[in-house]
Amino acid sequence: MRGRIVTGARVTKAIVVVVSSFAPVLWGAEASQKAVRITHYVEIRGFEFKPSNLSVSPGDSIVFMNLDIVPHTATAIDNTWTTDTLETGETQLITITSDSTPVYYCIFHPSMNGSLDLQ
Ligand SMILES: [Cu+2]
Repeated sequence: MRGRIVTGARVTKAIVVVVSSFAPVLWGAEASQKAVRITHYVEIRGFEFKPSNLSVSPGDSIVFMNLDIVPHTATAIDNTWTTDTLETGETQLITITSDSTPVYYCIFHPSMNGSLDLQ
């Protein structure tokens, strides 16, 4: 009898694993029914964000790439979102939401500004 109980437990575990492995597929299907998400790229070069203005939609992502020899950040003016400190050659992806603050700067160089046009 005990042997049968152990077998039953194994079957239950197997079912749990199968369900969890399907979950990402279901999320992917849900996401594909919504608007297409775009990944934008902003270079940080010569103490400027390039492009300094970007049209984005909620759900889009921005990859910030620091191509300068000094560290920079891309940080919302109200600090509601930020990259980490990006050293030379580092990148970081930020995902935009409908309430993302559209104006950003670099905390080390406040004269560096960028903006987003939220569509
Ligand atoms: Cu900077």
